Amino acid sequence: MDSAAKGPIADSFLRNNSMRFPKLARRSFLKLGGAAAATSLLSVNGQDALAQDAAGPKPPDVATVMDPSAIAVENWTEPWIWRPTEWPDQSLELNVVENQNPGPSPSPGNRFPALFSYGGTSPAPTIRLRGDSRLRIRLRNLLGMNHGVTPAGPAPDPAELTPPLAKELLCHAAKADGLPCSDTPPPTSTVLDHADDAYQVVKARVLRSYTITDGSNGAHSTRVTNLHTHGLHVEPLVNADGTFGDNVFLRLLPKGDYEARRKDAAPNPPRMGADERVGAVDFSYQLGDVLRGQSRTRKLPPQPQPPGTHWYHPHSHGSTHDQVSSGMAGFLIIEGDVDEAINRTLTGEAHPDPTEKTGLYDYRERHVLIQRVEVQTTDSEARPGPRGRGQRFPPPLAVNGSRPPAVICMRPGAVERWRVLNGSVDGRGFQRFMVLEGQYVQDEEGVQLWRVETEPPSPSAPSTAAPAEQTPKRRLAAMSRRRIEEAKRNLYQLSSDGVTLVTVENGKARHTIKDLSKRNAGSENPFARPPKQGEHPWRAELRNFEDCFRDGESIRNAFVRPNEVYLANANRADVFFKTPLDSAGKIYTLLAQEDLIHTDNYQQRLQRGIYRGRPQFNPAPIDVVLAYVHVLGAPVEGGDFDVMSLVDKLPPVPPFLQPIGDDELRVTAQEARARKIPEGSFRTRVIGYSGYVSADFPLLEAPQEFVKAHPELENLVWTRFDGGLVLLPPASRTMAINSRFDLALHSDPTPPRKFSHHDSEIVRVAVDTAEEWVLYNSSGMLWGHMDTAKHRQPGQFNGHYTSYPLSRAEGQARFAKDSEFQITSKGADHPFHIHINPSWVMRIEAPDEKGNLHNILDAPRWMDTIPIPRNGGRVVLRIRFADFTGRWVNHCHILQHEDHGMMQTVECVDRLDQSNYNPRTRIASHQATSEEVSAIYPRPSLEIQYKQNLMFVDVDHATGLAWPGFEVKPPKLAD
Ligand SMILES: [Cu+2]
Repeated sequence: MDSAAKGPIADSFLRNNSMRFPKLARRSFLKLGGAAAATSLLSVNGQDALAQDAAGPKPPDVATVMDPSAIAVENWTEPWIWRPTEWPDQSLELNVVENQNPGPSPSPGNRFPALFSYGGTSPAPTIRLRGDSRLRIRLRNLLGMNHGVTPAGPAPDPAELTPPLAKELLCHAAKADGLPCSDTPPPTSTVLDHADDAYQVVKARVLRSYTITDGSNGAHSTRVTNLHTHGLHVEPLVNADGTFGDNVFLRLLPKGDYEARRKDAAPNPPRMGADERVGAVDFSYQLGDVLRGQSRTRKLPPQPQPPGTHWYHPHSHGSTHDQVSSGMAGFLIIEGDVDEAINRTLTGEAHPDPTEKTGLYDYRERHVLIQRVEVQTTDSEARPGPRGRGQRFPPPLAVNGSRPPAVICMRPGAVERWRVLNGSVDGRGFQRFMVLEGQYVQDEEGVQLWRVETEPPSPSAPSTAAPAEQTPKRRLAAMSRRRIEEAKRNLYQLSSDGVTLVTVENGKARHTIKDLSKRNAGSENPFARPPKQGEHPWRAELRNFEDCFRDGESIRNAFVRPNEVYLANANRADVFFKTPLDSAGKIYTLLAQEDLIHTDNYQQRLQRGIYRGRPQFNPAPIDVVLAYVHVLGAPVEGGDFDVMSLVDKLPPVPPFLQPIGDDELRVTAQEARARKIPEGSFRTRVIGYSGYVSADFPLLEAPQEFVKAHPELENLVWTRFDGGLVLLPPASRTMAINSRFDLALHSDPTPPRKFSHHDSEIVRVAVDTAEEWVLYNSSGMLWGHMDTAKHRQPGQFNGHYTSYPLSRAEGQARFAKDSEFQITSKGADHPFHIHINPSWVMRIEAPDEKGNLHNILDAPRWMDTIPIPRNGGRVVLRIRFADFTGRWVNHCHILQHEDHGMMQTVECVDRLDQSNYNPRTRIASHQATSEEVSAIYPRPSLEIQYKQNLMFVDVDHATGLAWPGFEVKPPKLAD
């Protein structure tokens, strides 16, 4: 293979084609572009090319932009509400169905075709109930059967084959269709369209999806489902009456899978996994009596689950991404004392209709679902082609999804409570929710936010002019990040992940509300600085991005912004918005801004752009305009309401939400005897999240001895290419979790593990105890040479380069000297989610460019999904395993990571000798410096992180393997 197959050529092909083909095809063209574009080798003199680039983003046609003030009646709509009390003795019936017209986006910003839904409604019905009542749901799987295959044991990712293997695959596919084999890929055919054939070409062992009896790792069994109540504190497995609780091990099969198994097994009964059912299952969630263990000892009366904004969605390992991204998600609201206090103050009633404007301030609630999805499935079941049930992906949708933003009408002075849920599922789903004054729109490509401005009618126009000429002319003005900062308006935050904010004053916990205009007020966002004189905009963007990570102050100013709520995937926030009394006629925009500093994508894209002098395939930031507020009518009767006055009306913090103090972590005398550990020490645990998606895989050489010893793994784990022996990125990615990551105990930790029903190495906690957990994220950036002619890398293919773990500062300094040295692999912030019990989060620590950690959490708070910053970032939290025994999970809420194995069983046991925490004499605190915390919980080195990211063990009997089968070592960078 000559150098024509290398990255720049493929990128050029991709750039030329990227707007004509659906997003889904783009990555595949990256693999196939070599042959097609071999004649157009560009000069890669970044500087010169960059200077020639002049064209900025084009605004959309102003005539196509809607005018919210022209809409007479509010058109904001929400799913219908199910209240168990209104339907005594009935279950909410959720029928999982194939959507008749997959394609129309289920929610703003969702580019993913809606394959499935609960009865055709996306988002799903909103459930509202009190914290001491029972919710019953009947879930019915009406989907068709799973026809596809899943690799078992070693197999490469079909999307990341070397060019010769990719060509062989397309030939194979062409022959199967009776077509001649050609060097030019057909325009609609991509490697991923033939994922199943790929396993034949490389001779991987595969399982037919319908035969799989428990969740193995990788996207598979797209038509198996179950249900998770995200945020509920309920029975995790099975209730005494046989109904299910919040059980995500359950696999509810479609009837077709069962029938196929029956045919295979006839005359014997078909094989069913222990957690499998077919057709329909009943769930019953009995809320209330939280802390029952402590109720006994402390004689507390039964406690309801505290009120809050939660949600439900499917959670079947292997299909979670495909189903949730289809729009299968609904709000699950627990109502209680907090709501009554707020409602009474604002409306005079404890239980007004939450969706009707009530009282002197037109007070009401809204359920705001953000779902921004960009990535594609890897399960052939959900893809087009012969086995994909004829479903075709639609052409690229407009950035805002298939429907224009809704218009909310409010009177001046009105107060509303918005329950905001980030239902995004992918690695670029991190969002900042804000309200901007004015109307904002996006262009088709989502590159730029534009403000709609009106030019007043010209005073010289004669008064007899036609009415059309008298209406104000609209024009679009490009918005810089700084102007967006200036346009943000006041928000007041009531809760985080559904839990009403708790603050500690003079040693006493109380509920509170945060005036977000005061948070880090007056600070300068490094990311929003204007370009310097004569500076190219891309260089300014890159400098600003780098500035965000300079030191602790920069990190704080970039991550902690006034008047916005940062939401990782699955996070919720309840906020109050009030229109000013003098705002009649104004328009406000509800914006979910893609958070760019929570991934390395944008920085890599800018580096590639500067190097090659043209924009790159890696998509631009995609912000989602959720809705507009049009203020009209007379001011509300109540006048100017002081939102912060609600603080004094909030009820006391219940025992369930009391902060977890140091003493609760202490090992009791009884436990000390049972575990033979020191009494009075603290229960602690360190867990590592690590891994890369296939596109971010570095070029890894397979050692000669390994190749010699394992010829049977050719084209499955390693392959020959371009004079090198290279590793192929594995089909199930390297995403995994390590529960033996306490470096004080194991200085050279064993590889992390993927999820398995059968793994004995799981987290075991004792019921009615609390533990301190430290989470490290090893997924991190790698750097390398892009100029493969100057820096020969035998076996280099697609986007895989020899890559070095360097600090951000060192990598950036090298890039500044010569832009061919760049980020070659991107890390990911992993949103850690644990079921059943919320976490008292004390620290979220992001590394600066030198690797020093800085806590970005202003004060401890309750959360259930916590992003662990990449590049060795850290989270410190405490969990009270209040009362339920049984099994549940912790996992990454980037749902493809979860489907690929970034999930782990947590078992809560009632025998003290069975817990497996590590006792410690010292623990962390919110006030401690990061260095002090590191002294207690040692940090992984770059070398340990590198190894954790590129090795894993999967003990599943179906997909199991230890990858790659030898110890990887980071390469050394020659100076
Ligand atoms: Cu993740």
